[in-house]
Amino acid sequence: RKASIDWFRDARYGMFIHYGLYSILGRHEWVMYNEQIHVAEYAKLKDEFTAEKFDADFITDLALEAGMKYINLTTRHHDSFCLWDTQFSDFKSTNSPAKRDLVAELSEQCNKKGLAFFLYYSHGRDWQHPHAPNNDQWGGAARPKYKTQEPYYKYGDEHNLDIYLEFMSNQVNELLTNYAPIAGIWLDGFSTPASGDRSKFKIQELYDLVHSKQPQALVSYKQGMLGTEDFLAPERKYSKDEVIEKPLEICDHLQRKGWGYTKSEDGNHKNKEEVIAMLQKANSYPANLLLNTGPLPSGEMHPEDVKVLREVGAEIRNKGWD
Ligand code: FUL
Repeated sequence: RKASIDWFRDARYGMFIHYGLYSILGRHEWVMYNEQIHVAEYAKLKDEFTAEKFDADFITDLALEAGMKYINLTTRHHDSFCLWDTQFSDFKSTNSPAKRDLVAELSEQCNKKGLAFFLYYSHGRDWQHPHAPNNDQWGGAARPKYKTQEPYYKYGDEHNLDIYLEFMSNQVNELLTNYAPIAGIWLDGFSTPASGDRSKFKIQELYDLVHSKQPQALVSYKQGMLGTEDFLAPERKYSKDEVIEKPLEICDHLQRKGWGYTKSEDGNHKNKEEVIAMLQKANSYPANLLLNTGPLPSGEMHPEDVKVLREVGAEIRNKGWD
């Protein structure tokens, strides 16, 4: 893993991709939570997921042209929809009109073109799984705050976090088995325990699973959960207020608001100068910049982002930063 960590310290710049059912609505990746859309209602979006313009060949070429060294894809965000052919859920891209495994497609292109491939996986939040963290024990923002009980969810004594943990461990194991080599697993989504005890999450066991299945793979969990992560990945935080021994990665987005495609942001994405400033700020920290783009509902890369990413790539080459 040492070699991966050394590589990561020098990587500087990567592409984050938030793509899923929320992209279809174009109102932020938290739309299900924000608008309290019930599980069965939200699940209908699966039948509209065609991903007809999701083109892994194009995306990887773009990342290379942009001067990036790696890509991180949301394999499963908080809404629980999976972009690979998981056997542990029917809520997946292979079971939608798209009938495609987007993780496989991107993994293949990354490996072919020498880009490292990270897998974002929502750990602390799942808005569909009956036993995922609930609002009673895990803080008010674990799940959408529905006015009526959600028939999909287990409540009270019937709720069993261990069932959710087993589901996650199976899925992560599956990702590690089916898509090798990966650069790392990027965990996200812990909600603050209200009365819940964080240690119940068996987080170290999950890290150990990753390291045992793919020894080169790095593990991160946002700004750090246990201190045993391989690198820290705080969100949009560029200030150095403590000495950190671990490699760092800062994620930020090309839209001014939101990670998933947000229609109201059209025409107002960050420009070349702003991206260069983010990159310089992150790199001087020193940290990598993981810059997010939210593909359109069809899976097509957002034209504003394609333009800016290419411009920044040209500048990186001009300045000899590559
Ligand atoms: C957060 C998530 O809640 C956001 O939706 C996004 O994925 C960001 C990178 O991490 O924790």
